[in-house]
Amino acid sequence: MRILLSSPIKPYPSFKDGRDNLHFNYANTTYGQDIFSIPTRMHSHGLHLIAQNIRPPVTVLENPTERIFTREIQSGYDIVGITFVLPFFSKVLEMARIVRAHSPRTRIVLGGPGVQCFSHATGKEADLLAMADDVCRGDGIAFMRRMLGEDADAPIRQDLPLGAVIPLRFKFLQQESITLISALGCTNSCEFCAASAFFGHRRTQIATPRELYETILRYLRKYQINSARILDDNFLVDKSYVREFGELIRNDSLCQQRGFTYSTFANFTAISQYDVVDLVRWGISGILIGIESKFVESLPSYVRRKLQGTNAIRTIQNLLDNGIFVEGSLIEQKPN
Ligand code: B12
Ligand code: SF4
Repeated sequence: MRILLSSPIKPYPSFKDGRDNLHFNYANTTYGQDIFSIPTRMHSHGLHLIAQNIRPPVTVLENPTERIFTREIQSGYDIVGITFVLPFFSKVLEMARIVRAHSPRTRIVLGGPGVQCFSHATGKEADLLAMADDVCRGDGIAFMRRMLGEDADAPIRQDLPLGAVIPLRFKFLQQESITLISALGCTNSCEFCAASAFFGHRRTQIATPRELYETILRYLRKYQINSARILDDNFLVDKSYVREFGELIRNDSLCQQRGFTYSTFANFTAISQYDVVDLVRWGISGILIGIESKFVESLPSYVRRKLQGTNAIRTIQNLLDNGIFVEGSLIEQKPN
């Protein structure tokens, strides 16, 4: 059994001045800030996670060109899985056509947040859906394990490739870090939130606190790194999880010796459960918060309730005063 997992073929739709948006900080969050626009290196975490947690050997292609993808398809695969986000829809359509042209019997499996386009499949969406043998909505590890007759609930190993930030755009200054997944999805169900809807408004735990901690130790022993990013839509929501994990990190001698810290994601309600000093003790160096709007009072209740009982400005100030950096995201919307 040969399995190929791929992200969309390049070139990608460009963002602003023609640069592709794989350089997230560079093209998005620090866009237009001259030498302070910081390129990052990130990977297709979903594909690696699936590849590492099913039995057959898997080839993972990240951001291939059409030529490389076609050559790989011609070498003969039983299953080709493609991940995508919505803006890359047309690339996936092209890829499905390539698979059908060069290897008609290959099973095409589509996954990742882009499959949300099939909820109203007309026109080109219907064309792509017709070429796909399977569509995975939500977690792909359990989905692929079931498809291959494996145990969907077996423990999940994560050995994701290192990510990096590249200050001042000098490669020799690049700082590598670990990427880890603690859980997928969020139960808050904010109406505009693609991630919450995609995972069925549920939270699927990928690693227990101890598993997450042991994965970090494995990386620290292997690489000279001292930071991580924990991908989780609302990491701080589960206080007992965070406390158990935080205490393991805090009391570990290697973490202490390296000065290990991590950044993550959380909303204001989740953050308000903690004394910020504890968050610092437990190794948190940064939090990305969905602030959503400066004019929250005028927004619908599903946005307002994210801030209930909290004071956004005071919370951010408190985090900053304690040395935790904050990335805020706003939703921009015209009044009507
Ligand atoms: C990290 C991240 C990035 C990174 C890395 C992206 C990458 N190439 O992997 C960076 C910062 C570069 C990035 C950029 C962008 N991103 Co982004 N990103 C995320 C984030 C925060 C986490 C994704 C992640 O790695 N999760 C962990 C992995 C394990 O989960 P996963 O990818 O969902 O994979 C699981 C399942 O989806 C499924 N699965 C995934 N692929 C496949 C394939 C198969 C075959 C199968 C069976 C299953 C399967 O199984 C996996 C394991 O359970 C999500 C938000 C979120 N919470 O999901 C947004 C998100 C995915 N991004 C989004 C968008 C729109 C973008 C940009 C287009 C933004 C822009 N305008 O520039 C760009 C596109 C860049 C690019 N070229 O891909 C949207 C997608 C919306 C949608 N419905 O399509 C999300 C959901 C954020 C949001 N709510 O708007 N992003
Ligand atoms: S709290 Fe954040 S991650 Fe959770 S549903 Fe709302 S916007 Fe999505």
